[in-house]
Amino acid sequence: MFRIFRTNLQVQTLRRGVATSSIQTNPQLPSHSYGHLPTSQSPITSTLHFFNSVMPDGKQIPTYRVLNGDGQVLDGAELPEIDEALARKMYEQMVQLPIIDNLLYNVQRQGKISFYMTAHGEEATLIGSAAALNNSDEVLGQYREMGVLLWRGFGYDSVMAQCFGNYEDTSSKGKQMPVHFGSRKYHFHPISSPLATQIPQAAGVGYAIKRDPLRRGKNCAVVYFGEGAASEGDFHAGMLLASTVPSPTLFIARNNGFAISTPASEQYHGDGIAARGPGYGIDTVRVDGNDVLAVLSAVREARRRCLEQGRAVLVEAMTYRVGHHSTSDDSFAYRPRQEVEDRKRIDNPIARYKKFLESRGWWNESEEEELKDRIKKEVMKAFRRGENLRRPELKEMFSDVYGGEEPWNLKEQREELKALLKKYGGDWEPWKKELKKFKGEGKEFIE
Ligand SMILES: Cc1ncc(C[n+]2csc(CCOP(=O)(O)OP(=O)(O)O)c2C)c(N)n1
Ligand SMILES: [Mg+2]
Repeated sequence: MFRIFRTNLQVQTLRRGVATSSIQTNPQLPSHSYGHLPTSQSPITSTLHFFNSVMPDGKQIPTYRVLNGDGQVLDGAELPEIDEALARKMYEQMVQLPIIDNLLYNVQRQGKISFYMTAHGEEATLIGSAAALNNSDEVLGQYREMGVLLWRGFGYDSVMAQCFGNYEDTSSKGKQMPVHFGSRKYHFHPISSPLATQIPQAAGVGYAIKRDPLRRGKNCAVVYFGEGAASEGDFHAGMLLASTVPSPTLFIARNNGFAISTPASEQYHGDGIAARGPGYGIDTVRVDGNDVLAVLSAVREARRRCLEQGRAVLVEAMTYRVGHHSTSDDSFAYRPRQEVEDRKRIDNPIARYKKFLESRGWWNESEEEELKDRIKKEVMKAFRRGENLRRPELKEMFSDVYGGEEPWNLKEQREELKALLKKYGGDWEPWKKELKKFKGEGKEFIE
């Protein structure tokens, strides 16, 4: 062992152009006399000092903010480059999210869809970041990122098609649970329920972009994840991969305070998710996730760095999950109602941004009413249409499950279904009724 160490030390010191003679002749001298460590350029100190913070004196990492809670620009803050058209589009996109969310949440309660998740409270994080990206950047979401897809033009009919699993669902032809969107056209990779799987995948996507001469320097991979998902090993695997095999991968942590019922304070003992970035040598910023202009600036700059350096960047957006985790959750079992009511008012991302727009003369009350009316009508129309469309043809259940050739197990399952439908599908009432919901009524199996 010792011999190997000595050999490595000599190689290192030679590489750095430092004479090895003193080390070899005076092995007893304390290392601070040399300051040349085999695996680091670390300066030598004779003070025994432990540390546990990214910031000096144990201070918390600051949060970048542009607007105060009342929508006024903070002293000294620089506004992102934004014109009236972009500013209004961002507002409209934010306002539409709770309208869709409220409708589909209630639709789930009526039993018309199996599941739903809202983005209540996180509108600024989603829309501010979506606006900062290029629409052809590859997005890998967790599940609350419908707003990013809508920003890119996905449309209400596509939202309904996915949630109802009707035959217009291009995300997965009705195979996935509601909110598990995906779209090749809009560069949005399909959502998968197991937490954090998208994080190392994103480092791979970023690397693929870097290897593609047509996309290198033009696009990045963008991965959204919750602070709870960041407790998974996959988070660390993804960060390490993007750090050691450099790639333009933009990590966006949505720190909304909860992983279902577990508060963020129980997810980490350190300074949030941002504190982990420097550990991986990754440029990092913490931003007020309820301030859409701060998110816009921070993500634009993060993306610029990603492209310029071909390296990963981490953004931690501090926000609050106003809604329940999902339709399978009642959050008042683990947090006080009053806390939620308070957070709806304090730094409300939509109200705050509205005040900013009004102060610039870019928005007024009559436009507000007109906008909400229009969105509600459009969403309702898409909902009625979506719920009445049939499901995809039954045979689609087996197509596009995997890329490439269909594996033996799917073939076997399809044959089994065919045999069962031949036997019961034409006669047994519950199955006859069920088959009517599918385009083609399963005839491709029965006849
Ligand atoms: C590997 C894995 N473990 C547990 C779950 C169950 N689960 C679904 S969402 C969730 C909480 C995630 O919280 P966070 O990442 O903070 O995202 P948020 O819901 O707050 O947006 C958990 C534990 C899962 N889907 N996958
Ligand atoms: Mg969370």
